[in-house]
Amino acid sequence: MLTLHNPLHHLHQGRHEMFRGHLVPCHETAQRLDHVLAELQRRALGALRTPALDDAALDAALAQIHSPRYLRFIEHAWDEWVALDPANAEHDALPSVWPAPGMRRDVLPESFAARMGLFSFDAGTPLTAGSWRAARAGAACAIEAARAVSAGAVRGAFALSRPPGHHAGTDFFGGYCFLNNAALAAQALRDSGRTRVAVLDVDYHHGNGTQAIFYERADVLTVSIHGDPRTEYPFFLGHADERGAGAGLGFNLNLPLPRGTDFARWRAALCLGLDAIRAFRADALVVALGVDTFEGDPISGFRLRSDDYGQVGRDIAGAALPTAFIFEGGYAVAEVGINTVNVLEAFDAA
Ligand code: SP5
Ligand code: ZN
Repeated sequence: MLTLHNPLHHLHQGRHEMFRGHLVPCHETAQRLDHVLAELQRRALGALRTPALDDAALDAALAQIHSPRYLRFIEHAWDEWVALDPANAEHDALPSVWPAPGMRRDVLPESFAARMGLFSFDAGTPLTAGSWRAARAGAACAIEAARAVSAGAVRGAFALSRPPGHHAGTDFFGGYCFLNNAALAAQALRDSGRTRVAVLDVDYHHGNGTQAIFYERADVLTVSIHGDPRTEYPFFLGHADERGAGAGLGFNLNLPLPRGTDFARWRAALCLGLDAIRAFRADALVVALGVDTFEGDPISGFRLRSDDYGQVGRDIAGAALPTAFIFEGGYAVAEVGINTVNVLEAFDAA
C-alpha cells in the first residue's frame, strides 16, 4: 500500500459546528488523521509519500469536478470573512441562510453571507483560515493515489487526507467536505485511460456529492452503503430508488440500511455492491473509506467492530481491481486508526 499524505491537513482546524441550536466542538479533527498515520507507521504498511502535483495540474483537475465560481469562492472565502470584520479571525465562518427551491441560484450575490449559503447545504462545516489550503493538499493526495494505481506501480494506494470529500458537490460544501476527493480520484482514473471506474462509498453517510457529480454519466458507477436517509444525515439524498439519470441511468446504486445494522447485514450489502461493480466490468475502483460505521462512533448508528474491518478489506480485494482508497469519516478518535488500517492491511494481505 502506497500512502499519499500531506501534513498541511493541519491547516483546517474547525472549532465549532451547529448542533441543536448550539455551537459544539467539531467532530472532524486533525487528531483523527494523526491516529491513522501513527497506526500506519506502527504496522509499517508500505511507503508514505507527499504529492508532487504542481499547482497548474491540480487547478486543472479541480476544474473538472467543481465549478469555477465555487472554486473562486472557497479560495478567497476566509479573506472575505476577515475583511468583513477583523474580529472574525477569532471564529470560523458558518452559513446561516440558503436559497430555497424557486429562489435564484444564477445571480451571484455580493453579500458574503449569501454566497456562503449559495455554496453550501449545512451549518456543520466551518470554513477556517486554512481550509482551502488543506482541502487542496488533500485533493492532490487523492489524485496521486489514483494515478499510482492506474500506472500499476501499486495495486492499492491510500489518500490519507482531510477534510473529507464525499458530501461536496460541483458547487457546494457540507458534511465537513469542500473538495470531492473520491470524485477527483475517479476522474483521474478516467483521464489515465481507465474506461469504467467504480466508486464504492462505505462511509456511514450517503456520498451525496459523489452521486450528484456522476449521476448522468455511464462511465463512472457510484455505489454507496449508508444509514437510511429517512433518519440519517444527509437526509435529502441516498434512497434506493435513485438509479441515475439520462446516460447515467442504471449507474448509481444506493444501499441504505437502518440504524443499528450489524456487520452480517452490512456485509450482505457490501457483497451486493461488489456484485454490481463486477457486473459493470469496472477496470478501476475508488473506495470512499469512512470508518464511522464503527459501533463506537459518536455520530453514527451502525455496529461494526474493529475486527470486522479486516473482512471489509478482504472483500474489497476480491474485486481484484486497481484500488484508490480515500479517507472520509470516522469520529471515534481512539479507534479510527486501528479500524482504517485493518481494512488496508487485509486488502494488502489478500
Ligand atoms: C464525512 C462525514 O462523515 N461527514 C458527516 C457529516 C455529519 N454532519 C452532521 C452530524 C450531526 C451529528 N451531531 C451530533 C453531535 C453530538 N454531540
Ligand atoms: Zn460519514
